[in-house]
Amino acid sequence: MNLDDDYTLEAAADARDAEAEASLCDIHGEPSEFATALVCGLSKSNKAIPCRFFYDAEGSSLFEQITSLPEYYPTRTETSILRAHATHLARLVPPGAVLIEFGSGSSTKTELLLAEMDDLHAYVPIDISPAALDDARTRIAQRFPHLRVTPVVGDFSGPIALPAAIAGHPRVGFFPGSTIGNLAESDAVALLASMRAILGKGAILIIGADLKKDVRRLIAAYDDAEGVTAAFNLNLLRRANRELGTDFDLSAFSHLATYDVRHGRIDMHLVSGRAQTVNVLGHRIRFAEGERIHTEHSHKYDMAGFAALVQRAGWQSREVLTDPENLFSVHILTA
Ligand code: AVJ
Repeated sequence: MNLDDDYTLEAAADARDAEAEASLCDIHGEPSEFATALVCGLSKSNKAIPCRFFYDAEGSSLFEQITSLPEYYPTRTETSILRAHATHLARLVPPGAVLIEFGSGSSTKTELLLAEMDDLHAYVPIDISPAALDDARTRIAQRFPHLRVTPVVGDFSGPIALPAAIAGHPRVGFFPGSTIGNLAESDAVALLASMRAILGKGAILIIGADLKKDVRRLIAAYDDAEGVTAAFNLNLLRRANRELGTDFDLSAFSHLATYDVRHGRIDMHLVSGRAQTVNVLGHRIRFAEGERIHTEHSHKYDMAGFAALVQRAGWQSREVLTDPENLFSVHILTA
């Protein structure tokens, strides 16, 4: 997904860097997008790699493994909330509505809703990956042969053209997975506003958000005993070596997950175990011993905090569904 550019712009420190690198950082588009982002992110005084680059084939498969780890509660908890409330959620959806999913990925969660929504006009999964959409369409078509599925390839962080066939139908958005947590607050507000514009007046948005909880439990979810999350994080460097011919010594970096109480978020980092210089596409990138590359934010909210966040984007949190342990929340928003 192209919505998680998580460079924290610590304005003063990065202003000089930013100017010097503007030309590099502004380049977008395949096939060099990862290369550009890597050189750009590692040239900053606070080194960072945007978390959207986690998800190559290897990274996506590691993330799949993360979702079934005992420590990683979000996926199974959100699924259990949706399962428990699927009938209720389906009843909120007006007849003839269109279900629009933002970043459809694995559609297990969607299927829980689709199974209960018997009067949908269409299901519109939006994703930047045509392959993911193809998979989703095939799976959904098999299970729900009468449902109109009209995938849209694109980036929903801005205006996007929707299929003409859904014009005039009420719209219900679905954004599970707590992906919103990857964004800095201002970016999250911008994305929510963009979704509101895409869905239009009177729309409903069903959105998952991870909840604040005991810090040890949070950290364990991002630093599991088996080391799958570590492998997922280190895959960024492995991917660079594979795709871009960089020479990161994987044994010289380690995974670190921290919790930032002030911002209410997990931060993931790769820590350089020693002073070293790495050749990144002709740029000599120097690391001090213990220096960190920031790789991900994952914000945790309380219910009121999330309601306040969505309000800044013109949404009202009408209802919050949660699990018995209050680990995860699913908000029902109205525009
Ligand atoms: C896919 C963004 C929801 O932040 O929990 C899992 C990604 N990173 N373990 C999250 C992730 C490390 C995940 N999201």
